[in-house]
Amino acid sequence: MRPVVEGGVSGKRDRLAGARLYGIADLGYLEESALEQSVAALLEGGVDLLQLRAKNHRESEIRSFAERVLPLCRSGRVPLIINDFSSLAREVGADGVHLGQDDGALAPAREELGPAALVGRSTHSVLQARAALEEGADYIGFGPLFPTPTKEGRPGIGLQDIARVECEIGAHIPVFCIGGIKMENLAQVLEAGARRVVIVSGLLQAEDIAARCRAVREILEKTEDPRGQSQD
Ligand code: 3NM
Repeated sequence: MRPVVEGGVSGKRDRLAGARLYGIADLGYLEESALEQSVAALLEGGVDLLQLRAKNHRESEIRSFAERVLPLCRSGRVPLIINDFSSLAREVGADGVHLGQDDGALAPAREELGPAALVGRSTHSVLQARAALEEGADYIGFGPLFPTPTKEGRPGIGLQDIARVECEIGAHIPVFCIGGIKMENLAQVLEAGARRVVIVSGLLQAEDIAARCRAVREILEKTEDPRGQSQD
């Protein structure tokens, strides 16, 4: 199949390699009418990657959200990742797709999107993190570290495995810790060995989203990334 995603953000693999803060435009937290404004604030605040996540919305609605968000991501040169729907990612020309544990194998998504696309996987244990690497994920989410209303019904996995996953898997692909991360516990998460994070409600529920992103970045940047800006 023709990889139409080739035309996405140039240098997206470098963007991924250097990424520290991954933001999600989650329609569970955003008013649909505020989508562009919130995404612009996330981009202005310095997220390195942006995911569009809209559980409980029809695919046609998600397509229209993606079409609204894509030009903002393009002009900010931030890769746009679509949650769950690889065909939709291909159709709108997004930069990749993010799949959960129950969303099937990564190979069909890779086939559909082409080799340049970023394909991510949610993982909830060391075993799943290893499996995602084996399966060819470009990056993983690892969590939820803490119980979170954004991912209801999942227990927190705690901080004890972060250093192991960061060392074992993070040597090959970026590992983004996720789930219940806030300004208040970010230092603790970084001390446990995290280098990169996804924060959803902790950014979207801030009164000033861009300022919150900048504050998070400041904390992240105080923690040196041992692999620097490029893993290639
Ligand atoms: N995925 P918040 S945790 C979308 O563990 C998502 O795979 C998770 O949101 C996983 O920052 C999560 O509001 C929710 O806790 C993250």
